[in-house]
Amino acid sequence: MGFSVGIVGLPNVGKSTLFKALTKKEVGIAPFPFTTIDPNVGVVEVPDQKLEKIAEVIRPKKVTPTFIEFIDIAGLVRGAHHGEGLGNQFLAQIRECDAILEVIRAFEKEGIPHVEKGINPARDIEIVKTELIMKDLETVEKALPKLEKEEKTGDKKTIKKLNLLKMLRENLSAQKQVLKMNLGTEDFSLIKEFQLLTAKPILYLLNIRGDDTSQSSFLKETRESFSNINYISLDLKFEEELSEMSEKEKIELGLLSKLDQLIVACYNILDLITFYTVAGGNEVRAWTLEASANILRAAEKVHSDFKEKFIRGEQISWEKLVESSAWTKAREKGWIQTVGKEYVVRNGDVIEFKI
Ligand SMILES: Nc1nc2c(ncn2[C@@H]2O[C@H](COP(=O)(O)OP(=O)(O)OP(=O)(O)O)[C@@H](O)[C@H]2O)c(=O)[nH]1
Ligand SMILES: [Mg+2]
Repeated sequence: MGFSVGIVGLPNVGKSTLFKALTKKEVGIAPFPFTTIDPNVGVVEVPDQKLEKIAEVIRPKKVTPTFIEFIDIAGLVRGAHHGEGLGNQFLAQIRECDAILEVIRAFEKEGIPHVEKGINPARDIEIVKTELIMKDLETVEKALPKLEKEEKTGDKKTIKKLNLLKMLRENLSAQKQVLKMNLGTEDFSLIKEFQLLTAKPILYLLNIRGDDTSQSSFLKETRESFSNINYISLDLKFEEELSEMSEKEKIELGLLSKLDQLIVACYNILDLITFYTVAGGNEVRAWTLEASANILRAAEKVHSDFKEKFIRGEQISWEKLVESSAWTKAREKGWIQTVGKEYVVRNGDVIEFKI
């Protein structure tokens, strides 16, 4: 598994439409709020041209891409934290996700009511922000009593964690997301177990009608309010229709999906890279890794034993491998490097682990 992304947003904004377009799974999509109650979970292959090129050189029996898991959950409404709509319980379903994808409705359509009456992306962003913050506040407040009891033991880590949670409570109460609190790495590792939602990176998806260049005034305003956040705009209804067509039909009609761009954008907000293994020519496989991780972390991904048993790695960039047209030729040219356990893996590295 690569990583997972939770889809959130108000009801009737197109979350399940997106989920269906991505995963091609038949899920409930309907023009009324709260169509989704139980979460939909699906995995999507990460499109990867480098992987295809490497496979052309290595000609393995098997080619395995990396995957993203998407979780489509129920719609959130204003006041969900004090029980409006379906409440906020289902937000716990995305606790384990690595990132959040928030769908915002920017398409207007009669017969598909917007729960807030009228399209206003900036307002919707604020509503969801508040609900995510309130969910985190709930989590923090639940955790505090236990830590307060344990404080008496004088355990340093407990005291640190307690103070940190108190700081979080204060900031969350003041409507600040965890990600905006400038926490250090140590702080993040102390609160990891709570899987706070606003500590996760967030990508906004503006569900527009037609092309991004359409000039309706709210889109212009929206783009202004979007200027300092990560977003991508897509027409999800169109994407859903495209996902039902064959490759041939799409080419004939000259239609192009932007879902690949969305997947890449998810990768980017998480600061991930891809490396490849060739398993002695048997299987070419893509793996997801945190940027700046060293080769031991990569080894661990490939096999839980590999970290302990690691002796050295053989590394070549995917471009060089493709240029050399065969692993043996790359070796002859001296392009395959031997690297030790300090080596920091780069995006596009092809690695053979020697154990
Ligand atoms: N015109 C248009 N309709 C859309 C678009 N995206 C979604 N819809 C329609 O909007 C309605 C709601 O879409 P869903 O995907 O079910 O929305 P949701 O966010 O999952 O809603 P809940 O599960 O109720 O929270 C459906 O009738 C969709 O066909 C779009 O880009 N354009
Ligand atoms: Mg839905």
